[in-house]
Amino acid sequence: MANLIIGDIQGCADGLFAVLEKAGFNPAVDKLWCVGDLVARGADSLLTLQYLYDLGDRFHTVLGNHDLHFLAVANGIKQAKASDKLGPLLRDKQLKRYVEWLRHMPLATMCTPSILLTHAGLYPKWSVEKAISLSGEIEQKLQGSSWKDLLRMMYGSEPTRWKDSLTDIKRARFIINAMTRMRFVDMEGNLNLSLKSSPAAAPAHLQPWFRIDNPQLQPDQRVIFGHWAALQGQTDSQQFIGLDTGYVWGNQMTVYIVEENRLVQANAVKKKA
Ligand SMILES: [Mn+2]
Repeated sequence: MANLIIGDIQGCADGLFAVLEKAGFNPAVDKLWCVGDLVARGADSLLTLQYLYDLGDRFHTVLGNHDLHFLAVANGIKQAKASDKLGPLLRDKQLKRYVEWLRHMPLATMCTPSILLTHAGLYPKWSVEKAISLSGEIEQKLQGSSWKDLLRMMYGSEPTRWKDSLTDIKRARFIINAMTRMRFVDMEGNLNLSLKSSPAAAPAHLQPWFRIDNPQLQPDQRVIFGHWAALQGQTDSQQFIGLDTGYVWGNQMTVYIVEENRLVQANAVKKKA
């Protein structure tokens, strides 16, 4: 049995199938984990969810910003953008089944006792254990009776900085933003949620979250994440593994095989002009 962790699929079912075949994924014995953003932007979000749903307990995922946005769109809280290509999924007769399934997924989970999965990463002022506990707060809301209120109020980039004393929607929004949208953080711990560039192109006062010292992160703990296509997986650290390599933008779909400590990639098929 192996644990395979796949980067952002974003509705690219062809890339999903290609990389799983290359990695030798056997759903009868192996487990597939995803760092979120299962849907949106790619050509086939519906087929992607059909396949992953049918894996049953062989599949685990954390939620990405596109997954949460999809839940909001499916509930009429936000309008779908044509570029998200969610039409066939939103019109599918099993839509409700996929919505119910996804709203029971966490923002952070442990793939092994030492590997944390979250879509965007680990906020530098949190331990792994704290991230799991804060994810639990959001899971409770998303699975509870007022879950649509959470989807309605999660949008926005404030507050930018964590305080343990945050409550209600400010607390929930920060947790969601840190776990699903974070890339750069400043020296005071403020999230910058607008810059999407590579670290090299960023102004000096902004650092990738994984370059900010986190004294609570233990040397044997690792964080595996997605979300940041411009990073192309380059963290320069064994402790942080970035799996979003931008298949949806014409680059690669990446799988990390935990037991072999090895990456497997499939190239996007270049479309003829
Ligand atoms: Mn994302």
